Amino acid sequence: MADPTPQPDDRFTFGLWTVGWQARDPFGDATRAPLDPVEAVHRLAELGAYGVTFHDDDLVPFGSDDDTRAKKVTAFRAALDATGLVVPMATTNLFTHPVFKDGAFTANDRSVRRFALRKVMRNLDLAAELGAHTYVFWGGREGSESDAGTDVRAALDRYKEAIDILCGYVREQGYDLRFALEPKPNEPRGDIFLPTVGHALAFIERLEHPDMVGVNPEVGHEQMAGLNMVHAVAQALWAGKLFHIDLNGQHGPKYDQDLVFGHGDLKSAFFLVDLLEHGGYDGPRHFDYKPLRTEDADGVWASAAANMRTYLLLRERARAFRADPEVREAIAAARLDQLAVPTLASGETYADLGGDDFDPAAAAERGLGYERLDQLAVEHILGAR
Ligand code: DIG
Ligand code: MN
Ligand code: MN
Repeated sequence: MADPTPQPDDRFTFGLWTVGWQARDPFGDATRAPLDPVEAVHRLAELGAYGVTFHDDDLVPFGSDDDTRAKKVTAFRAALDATGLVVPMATTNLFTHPVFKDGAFTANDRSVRRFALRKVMRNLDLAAELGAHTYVFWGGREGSESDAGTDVRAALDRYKEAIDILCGYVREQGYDLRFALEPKPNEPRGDIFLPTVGHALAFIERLEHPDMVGVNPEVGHEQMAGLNMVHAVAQALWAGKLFHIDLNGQHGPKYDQDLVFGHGDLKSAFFLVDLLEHGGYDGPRHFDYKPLRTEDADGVWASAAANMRTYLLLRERARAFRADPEVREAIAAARLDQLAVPTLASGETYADLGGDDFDPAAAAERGLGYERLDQLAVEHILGAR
């Protein structure tokens, strides 16, 4: 077993809002004190992280004056310089302040929409200054509770308009930034626009600069919708649109749990790590999770370490799974290699399909052996092989 101690080369990153979550929820007050971003940077560096990510308001409280903003950014940069941590991604908080209660880019109130654009542009400047290459848009308030009070087609027009404007801004500023849309089906809104990876991929194709826009799938968000996260990430990879990823845990369709990675559906986490490690994604392994409300400061740092350690252990088991001769034999028995073979041979057209000596009854008889293959996967996950 390789040493599961995280190194910067493993490219693990954390949002400041994760370890900094004071554990306020709709039914209870904060159980933890505020965490200074500078301390978060130093503690995450000590644990072996590669970088941190942030919302504008995580770093500079909403409404701060320019002097306060400058001091906070200077202190943050000093901590990055002292620890060597980087900032691969940034994003905007367009969901906490009450002004965004009816959305930001898709608020019915046009003045709110214009304010949201200004807020994003200001943080795009800071993101570029700090060396980020990915900018995430999670439209947590872009949605509705009442079908009577919204027009989804007009909302999508405004969403497109906002992303197009911001792509134009990035291009004119010459920033080396790409956008990643983060889907979520609901919470805090009753229904959120662009609820899944599939919806986001379809939306991206209608934008003015689709090449600049990809997705940032979050484990728990696809699973809240009852969908398979591995399939969502595979389709994003297939479309060349996996620009970033939010790793965490979730126990199926319920409120957004944001558990430690692997603490929800462990088998899905195993196959997600397998896909990320072999599917051509070379971006950060970003954790967007919330330490349980029950935890004190020690529990917070234990949870941060747990995300990385679980990923490394699963990476090790996925490598062993792929190297196991019995697994290779079971995959061959499932004829998975045939899936990669085009259905028509080169030069063939549909006119050539008639000549097969195909026997449906014989084909129907053939088993695929998935039960054996799945058991091999489970035994690798359990460390039994
Ligand atoms: C929540 O899943 C969202 C926000 O925390 C943030 O905007 C985004 C960044 O990954 N994820
Ligand atoms: Mn979430
Ligand atoms: Mn997220």
